[in-house]
Amino acid sequence: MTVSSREHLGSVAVLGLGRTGEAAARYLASLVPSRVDSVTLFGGAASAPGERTRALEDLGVAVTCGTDEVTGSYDLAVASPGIPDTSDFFLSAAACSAEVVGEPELAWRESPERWVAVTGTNGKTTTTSLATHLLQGGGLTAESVGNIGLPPIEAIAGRPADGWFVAELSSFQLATTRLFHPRVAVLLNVTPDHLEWHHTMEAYAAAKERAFANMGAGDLAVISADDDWCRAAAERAEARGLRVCGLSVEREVEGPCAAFLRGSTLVVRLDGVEHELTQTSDLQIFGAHNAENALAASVVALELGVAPDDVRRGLASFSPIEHRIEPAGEVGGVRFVNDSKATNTDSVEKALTAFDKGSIVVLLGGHDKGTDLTSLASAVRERCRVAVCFGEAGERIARALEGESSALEVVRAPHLREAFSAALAAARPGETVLLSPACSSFDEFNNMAERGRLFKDLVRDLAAEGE
Ligand code: UMA
Repeated sequence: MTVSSREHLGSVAVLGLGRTGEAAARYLASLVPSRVDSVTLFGGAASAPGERTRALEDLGVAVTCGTDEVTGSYDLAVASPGIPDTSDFFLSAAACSAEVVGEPELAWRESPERWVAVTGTNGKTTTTSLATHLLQGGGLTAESVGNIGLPPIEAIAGRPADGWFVAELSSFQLATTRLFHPRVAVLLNVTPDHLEWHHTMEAYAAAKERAFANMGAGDLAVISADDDWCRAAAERAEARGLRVCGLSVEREVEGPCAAFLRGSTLVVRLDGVEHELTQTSDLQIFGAHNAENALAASVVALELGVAPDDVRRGLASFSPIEHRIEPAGEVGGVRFVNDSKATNTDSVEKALTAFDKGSIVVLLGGHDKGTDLTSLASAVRERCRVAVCFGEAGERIARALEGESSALEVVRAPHLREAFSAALAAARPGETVLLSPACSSFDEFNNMAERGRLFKDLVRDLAAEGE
């Protein structure tokens, strides 16, 4: 049985006690008794009672901590994205629930109008923020939700009648969608990541492709033409009769709907009508991947009725988001750039293209996800002068970089602070010290934002010393 929009939801279980679980439980508790009979939250094996569980209990939510075993019988279970659909926790919920969905699916069912979905391995957050910025610049009401940090279920209560949700959706969140049906969906790229959750690239790519599963002829699927996984998804979408807008920074895409670079001009063609938007040099976000993000966001805005002039203005006024190739200052002629959000190798390879070859001192390392380093190593050798390797993954990365003879100087440091000092000692005026670590931060920090903030603080301290 599937629950359709705004029906009686019955007894609901919520899995996970993070941002998602808390938001879903609070929302569902507000529907008792009219549409929900009961809300039971399972925090998982690592969870423990505390202030948050007590606050939920005050709202009438029954909370169980310290176990991955879901007990009882439920009409619906809402799983947090971090819980793999193959885990004992998830499967135990599936065994005693009529249906298990993720929180974005629940939010869509509750408020299914005016959704844009943005997914892809990299570029999601920038594209989501920029699409929202362009929609707002065109006079529409729009809000960024999802993986970017605000669970959509939390934003539903205050959603204006004409408001658009631009939802950044991870593969975890899309894997648990069933009826989810956005008006426009964007797939930016698919490269290896999160295989510890999905196990295979096929499963990972299939989860991302779910964004298009329920779309129809009046909708628009914006899909990269620059990687094989995306091209295959685009072919399947076209075969189903969807309008597909091919997205490329490598070539001019043909067909009625396309977005690409002509020289350095961003061009979007929608239903045969072409718009030359702006030059890449007019953007404040750098690199080919950011041109692709800008193209994708422009397609969303134009498709939803924003005037080309408003899109041009919005593209020029959009500044980089925090921790994503974010300029962090300049000291003694050395530029510092915070790309702490680059937690996988592909993201780093893209970031490196935003700076002149041979002028980069890159900081790499953190929690070791065991990712293959071959492609990263050749990109670093090709574009960087110095690589400072730190943290748990530092030694493995250093060895991968030293594998072949090249001019690259490889330096080892235990943690980010020491890595920063080593980078500073190595950097020459005119060069860029780039924190783009290719790893998650959990060996040293609570999250990538904390890591990025420390990097920026170190730059600030350095600037203050020089004053
Ligand atoms: N839990 C378990 N077992 C597990 C995993 C989780 O019991 O194996 C439980 C625990 O109670 C834990 C809780 O679930 O406290 C945490 O849930 P969660 O890991 O799903 O995280 P949330 O706090 O709900 O945050 C999630 C996203 N996190 C993940 O997908 C891992 C946030 O994306 C997102 O901003 C938020 O929902 C709102 O939508 C973060 C992220 O790292 C930024 N995303 C990944 C990425 O961008 O690479 C996908």
